[in-house]
Amino acid sequence: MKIKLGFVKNLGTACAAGILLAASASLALAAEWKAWNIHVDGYPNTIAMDKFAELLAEKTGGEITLKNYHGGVLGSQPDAIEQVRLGGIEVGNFNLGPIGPVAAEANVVSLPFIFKDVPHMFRVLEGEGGKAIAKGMTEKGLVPLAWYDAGARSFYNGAKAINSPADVEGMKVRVMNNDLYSGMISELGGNPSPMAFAEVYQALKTGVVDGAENNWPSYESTGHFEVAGFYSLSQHLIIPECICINADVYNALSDDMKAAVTEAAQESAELQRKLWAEREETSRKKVEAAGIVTNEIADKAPFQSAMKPVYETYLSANPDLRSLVELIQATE
Ligand code: GTR
Repeated sequence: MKIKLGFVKNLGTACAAGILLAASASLALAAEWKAWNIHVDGYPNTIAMDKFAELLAEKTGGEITLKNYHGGVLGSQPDAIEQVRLGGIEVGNFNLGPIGPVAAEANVVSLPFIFKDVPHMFRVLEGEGGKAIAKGMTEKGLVPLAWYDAGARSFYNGAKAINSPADVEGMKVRVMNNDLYSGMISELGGNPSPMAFAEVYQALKTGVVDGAENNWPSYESTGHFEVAGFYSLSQHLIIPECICINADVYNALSDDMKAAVTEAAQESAELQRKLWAEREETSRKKVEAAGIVTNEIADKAPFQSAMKPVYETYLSANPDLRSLVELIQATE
């Protein structure tokens, strides 16, 4: 009887050990990644990141799954960029604006008016320019898997339509964390106020800032239009976004897995760009129906020429990137 009991006990231990072994083997095989996204439900990027998760599981046969954290719940964008670089979070849907301070090549897209329009930006990204930007980011620990559309950014505020740099004079304008944007506002005679996205609504509402700048969908989805009703189509920045992954996590993948992950990201980007085009329309219609005042800017040349010192600052800090700037400017 004693022997029997011992046997049962050992069998139990062996079973438990077996289960543990099996569990750790499957842990080693199957990875669950976390992904950061700042946007709300229904936003093109949110839907496209959910699609990325779905495609990732499908294309990797369930070996890699992705848990999306939307709405910026994992922290501000500059913090999340650091987290993905360090590997605390594996993936992020980032705007290249706050990546610029980390990777000088990526900062080229934050030079005001560098792109003629969104198609021009994508032509650059698909060519040598995109390769140079991706290389610079990868060297800093962030591998861009695919590019998302974020349209063009324009100024908005609660007081008046902006038609010339003189209208920005003395205005306190929220910008994303990047010295190029602070320089941009200073050169227009305004006071730049770098601030996290999540804080902008209150800051506009309470008058901590007079204005901000963003694309139609973010102006609408954040409710900024409720507290800053003049939207002036300066279109001074056209900044791409990425699905970016931690470089070590990416480099540890087999070639097949790398291909599957990249394919999933690129299919997600196709969807994002389609949804983006639709959302630009619906967001614009929604805010206009709510009574905001929109104006085209007849002459953008004074804004553009005011940006010369911003270009000079960038080029004097990164003289070897002059050819990248010229390449973009020469791209049809
Ligand atoms: C949005 C962008 C976000 C964030 C935000 C901001 O257009 O999609 O990633 O950069 O602007 O102004 O902080």
